[in-house]
Amino acid sequence: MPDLNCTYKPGPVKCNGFDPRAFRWALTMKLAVEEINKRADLLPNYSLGYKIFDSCAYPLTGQRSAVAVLNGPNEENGPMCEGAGPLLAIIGESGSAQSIVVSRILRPFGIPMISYFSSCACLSDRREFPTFFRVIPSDAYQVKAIAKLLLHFKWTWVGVIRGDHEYGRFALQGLLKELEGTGICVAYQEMIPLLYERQRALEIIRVMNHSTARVVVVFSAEGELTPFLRDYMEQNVTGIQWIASEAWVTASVFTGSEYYPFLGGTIGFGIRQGQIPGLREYLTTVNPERYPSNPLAHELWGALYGCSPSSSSLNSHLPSCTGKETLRVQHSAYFNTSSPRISYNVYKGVYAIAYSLHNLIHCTPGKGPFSNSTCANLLNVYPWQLQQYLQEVSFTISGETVKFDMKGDSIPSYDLINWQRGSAGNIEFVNVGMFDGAQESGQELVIQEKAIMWPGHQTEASCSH
Ligand code: TCR
Repeated sequence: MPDLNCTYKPGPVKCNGFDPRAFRWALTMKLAVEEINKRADLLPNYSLGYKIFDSCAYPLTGQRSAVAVLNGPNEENGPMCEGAGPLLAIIGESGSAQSIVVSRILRPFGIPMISYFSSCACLSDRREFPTFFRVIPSDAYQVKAIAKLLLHFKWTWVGVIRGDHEYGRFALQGLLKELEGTGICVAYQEMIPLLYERQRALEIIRVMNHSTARVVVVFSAEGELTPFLRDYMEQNVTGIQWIASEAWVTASVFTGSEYYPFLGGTIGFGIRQGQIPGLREYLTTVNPERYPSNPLAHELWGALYGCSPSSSSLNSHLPSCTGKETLRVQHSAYFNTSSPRISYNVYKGVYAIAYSLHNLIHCTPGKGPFSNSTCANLLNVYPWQLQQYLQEVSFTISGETVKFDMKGDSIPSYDLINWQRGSAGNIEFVNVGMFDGAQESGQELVIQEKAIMWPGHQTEASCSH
């Protein structure tokens, strides 16, 4: 953060590294907009425009971008493209902490925003966040799904471990509430401290070992879980049925073969994946040669290949590129588009805006949603008018219906993911069912039981009661 002591003009924010995954999300938005602009049946005769800001995943930087864009074209924000209409909606923010801040700024202006990654249940409060929509399920549904999973396998005696943060706290609270009256009991609740302490971890492992509960639900992010699992594996404990929360159920850091004996059979709910036609090809068109004036394309090269294109003045501490660089394994995540989850959410978000705008434009005079059944004036559309249409929109994409409830939440759906042994002894994430909130109560959870591989390579679910 620049020092804001008011004795000089605040400088730009310096971001901490470059996140190829988040860059892919941004490119997905660009792809969706270009795709929509080419379509003859959606928004014909209109082009969507956009501007992308990098919040660097900091709430303060997100706030600064939001204020900059509200101020209109200026020094920080640069010119908008020619003929641009007013700002009508925002796709974002990523993390909940940023969304909370940005949503509060947009609120007085009635500008709707659609988040693709913010899952905090707190954002469903329409009194506080009246213009907030999202295409990622609220974490409140995740705990509902987990409770249903426990009931399904009659796991009535479970342990819970969580990280030391809001995510862990809210999720645990939510789960306990869901479990009330179900006959499922929680054997213990433990917390991995924010500042990792081996001593504390060993105590948790001792509790796990002494308990007869073999099923353990873990609400945590992969980062904090890594040292804990290292200590767990060192103690040579096996026979635990892990239930992974969404934040680590697709964590590629745990896919090495050394993890299989301890984590094989893990099960949990991940964000639903979808199809984005042409995403991979689209990503491969982005390079510094093609976009010489785009600093992000240069940074991407630095992150992917560890080198700086010779034409670039950025990243000058890196060796220069020959153009024959091979992709580094750790960044294959950028190109791994086989099962887009968050990128798919971005895609859905852009389409939600496009369909809403399309409906707004094709409003029948005298049958509109505004006072005296009027339609929006197309020469002067207001963001709150688009919000009205977003609230009502409903469309199908990748076989899925997208619409929003009164809290701005979309229909929750998750993939049920099971950690199985891949051909190289590594762990593979296999879809073994789903939680589909569009189904009637009691039928939301669909499990392909035969497809599940349980811990210890078993074909039967373990008992925990
Ligand atoms: N939404 C979270 C952050 C988050 C996350 C994750 C972080 C989600 N999934 C996976 C690390 C790994 C879902 C938020 O901020 O709302």
